[in-house]
Amino acid sequence: MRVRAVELLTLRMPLVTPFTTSFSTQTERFPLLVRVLAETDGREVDGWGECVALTDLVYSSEYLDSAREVLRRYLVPAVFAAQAREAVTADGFAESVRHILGHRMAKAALEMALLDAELRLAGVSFGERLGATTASVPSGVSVGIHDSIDALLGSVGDYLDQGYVRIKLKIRPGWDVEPVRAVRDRFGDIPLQVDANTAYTLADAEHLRLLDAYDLLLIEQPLGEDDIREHALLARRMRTPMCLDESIVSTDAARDAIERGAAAIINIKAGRVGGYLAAVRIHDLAREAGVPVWCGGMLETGLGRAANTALAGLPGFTLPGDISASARFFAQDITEPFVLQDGRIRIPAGPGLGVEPLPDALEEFSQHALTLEAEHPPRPRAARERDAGPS
Ligand code: NPQ
Ligand code: MG
Repeated sequence: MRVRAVELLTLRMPLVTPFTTSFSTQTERFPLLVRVLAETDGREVDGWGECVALTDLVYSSEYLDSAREVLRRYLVPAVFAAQAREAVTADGFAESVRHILGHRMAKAALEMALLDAELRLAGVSFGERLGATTASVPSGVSVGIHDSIDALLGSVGDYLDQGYVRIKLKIRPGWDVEPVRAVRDRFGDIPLQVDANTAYTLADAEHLRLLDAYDLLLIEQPLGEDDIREHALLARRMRTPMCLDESIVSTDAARDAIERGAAAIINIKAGRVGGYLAAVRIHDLAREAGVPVWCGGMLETGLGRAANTALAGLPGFTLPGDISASARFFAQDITEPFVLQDGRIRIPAGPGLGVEPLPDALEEFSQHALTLEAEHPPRPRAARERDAGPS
């Protein structure tokens, strides 16, 4: 496969409702799409990738503008340079950019686009390529922090009526035991878990132990991203299984967290670990260790959602993921919408991601576009911005 050009498309999409977590309230999503224009023996395809970085440094140290700049200045030129030596493959991508440190979400987006192009040319689906053993996956939903318990119970009731099979509540100091108790009292023994997004410290252990009374599936990332030792100490003091999200940035980090008793369960997000191929490796090592995994969500569009369903189809994904219907976050998605059917989401069966962005939707939500061509290496910033016009 030869990459002729790469487009970096920034979209702006309103969320159906504000989404409040311990680190922010989001009302819009700014997906950064990577479009690889590739060809082989005269056949041309577009491969699509999605970068899950947020606009601000609130979930991780990567953010939208950093990802776009690292793709423009380092990662895409590295692909162009590599293909001057030998044909580019998705399998070889991670190694070919190993010298560019960090920026896993940016790398994941380009690897995803290369993988999609390769698979479309080969007529193979993402699910097949990653090793999915099912045609659909159970769907959980992430429920933000609300202004009142009544409002929260209203939302949870709606999601259960829609068929979601597992509820995840966002928590933070001052909004934890009470909402969990209220949901348990109202809805009984539904599959229920919480996500703190690093909002607590070990000093809160006695308070967090109060959650043990509610038979939660897990507690997700209560402590800091780098606090593996503390999570292991907290895990020994709580009955609720410890699940890590932000901390698991690589296969080594996953192995380390498991061996140190800091993770009984792992939330796998391809963007956070550098791509879907690395995500499969973490799935494999967790399965080896008898550690259940589930697929986390980053408010992806239908492109990232298609790839996540394929990943969640692997046998070690034994817990429902945050793979919700498109309508959970977007009134209009950029692909055909993903819908809930009996609490499950179907894995697209077509070649590659099995979904394409709808041109009208791309047009509607497009905010900024940048094209990098293999023949013409990136031109100086001034020229480029003059062409791209006001962002
Ligand atoms: C998590 N995801 O599991 C993240 C947190 C999160 C579904 O809870 C824009 C983009 C807003 C990504 C807010 C879910 C976001 C975001 C929260 C991710 O920790
Ligand atoms: Mg999380």
